[in-house]
Amino acid sequence: MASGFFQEIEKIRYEGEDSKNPLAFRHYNPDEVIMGKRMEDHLRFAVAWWHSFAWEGGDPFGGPTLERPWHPQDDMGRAKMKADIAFEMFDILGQPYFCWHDADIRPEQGNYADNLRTLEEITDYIGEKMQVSGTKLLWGTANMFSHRRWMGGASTNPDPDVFAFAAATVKSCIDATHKLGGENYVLWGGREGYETLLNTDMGAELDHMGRFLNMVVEYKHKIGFKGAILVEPKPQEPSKHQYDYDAATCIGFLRKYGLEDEVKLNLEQGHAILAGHSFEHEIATAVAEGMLGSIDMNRNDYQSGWDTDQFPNNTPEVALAYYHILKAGGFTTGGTNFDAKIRRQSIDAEDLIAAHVGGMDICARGLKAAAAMIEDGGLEAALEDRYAGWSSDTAQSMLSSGLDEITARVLAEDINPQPRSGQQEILENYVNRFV
Ligand code: XUL
Ligand code: CO
Repeated sequence: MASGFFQEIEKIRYEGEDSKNPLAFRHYNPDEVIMGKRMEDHLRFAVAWWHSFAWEGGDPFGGPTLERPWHPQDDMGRAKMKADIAFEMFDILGQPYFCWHDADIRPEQGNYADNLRTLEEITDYIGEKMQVSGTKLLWGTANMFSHRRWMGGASTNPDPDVFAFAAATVKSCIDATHKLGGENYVLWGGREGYETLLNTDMGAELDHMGRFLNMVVEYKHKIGFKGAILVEPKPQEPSKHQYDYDAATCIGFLRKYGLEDEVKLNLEQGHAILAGHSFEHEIATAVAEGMLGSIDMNRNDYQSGWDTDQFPNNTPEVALAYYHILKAGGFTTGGTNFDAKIRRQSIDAEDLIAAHVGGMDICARGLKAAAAMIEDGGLEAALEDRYAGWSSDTAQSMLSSGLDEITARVLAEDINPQPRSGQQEILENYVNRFV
């Protein structure tokens, strides 16, 4: 029986581009086939439990604004009510997936054994609801940044007892993710970094983090978890500096600790912006290294410099992100997780639904634009043309020669390269035809 939280809101339907209904999809049509695949199977949308159901609306200057019947979230009865409402929302939106941190779904009891017991109980409860609804788990993760025990880091904490607590916590979360058939397991190390170098042994912390991640991979294989292990880059916030700064930093880290074939990346739009990159830069970096896993879709306020986790609403940005994803062959285990929250003044249940409807629609629109660009082939043709010189035997053989041989050829052939236009504006104008 419905809880009544979403009142009269009915299942959201695709009504086409001309619809004026604010609670209808204008672009997201799950069964529409794009480049040979259903839109739903391309996008693989997920709701983030933390922003939609656990977050209470606080900011650094004020407390909760979102009054929900399952707040405060300190007992199992309310944790179950929260799960009931979550599944009602998945159904209204037709969201195929969801994601959680342990701390989002169970109350914090203060010690490991009690947290483990409530995590097992709530994931059994959620598992039953998944059976009925068909909604799936995109990924689970451990919140090792909110409770005060994590203030100096989890695997990078100077106190080995915190390392131990972190290891046991991640074990419990991988077990729960495995039990629920999760398709990935994510590690985002919000406090794996430092506040000041004055009290930080960076080399030791990086080694501990590398060993920790290896233990995660070893455990995954031990229990037969088939999902992907993903790390999520972010440069700062809450830490002044986070070790998983951006995609390139993570890739270097994974190679150093021998994890390049075992771990991929979960990339977030807002984190890319905080790192001084575009989202497509982060995606293209991961793709170039074969390490694209999944995405956290949202957007940042370009003025504030904070991780504002807003719902996406910029088609050109989203289209370029999906362009790189589609070019790489699309998601395998990954998907599009809305790591996005409504504003703290958006206090109605309807706001929560409308935010996801808009986010899903923008992603669908971006996906369609990306597919149209790929099918048209304009960018690919320009790229081929720009690098065409490298298809000659002479150019290729240069890569296996050396500086002295190349120099001899430059002298013998009087090589004197003539600059060519990069055609940036022409290409930007081209993209604008599709978005
Ligand atoms: C924080 C963030 C997290 C991770 C999961 O900025 O993005 O929600 O996605 O821990
Ligand atoms: Co995220």
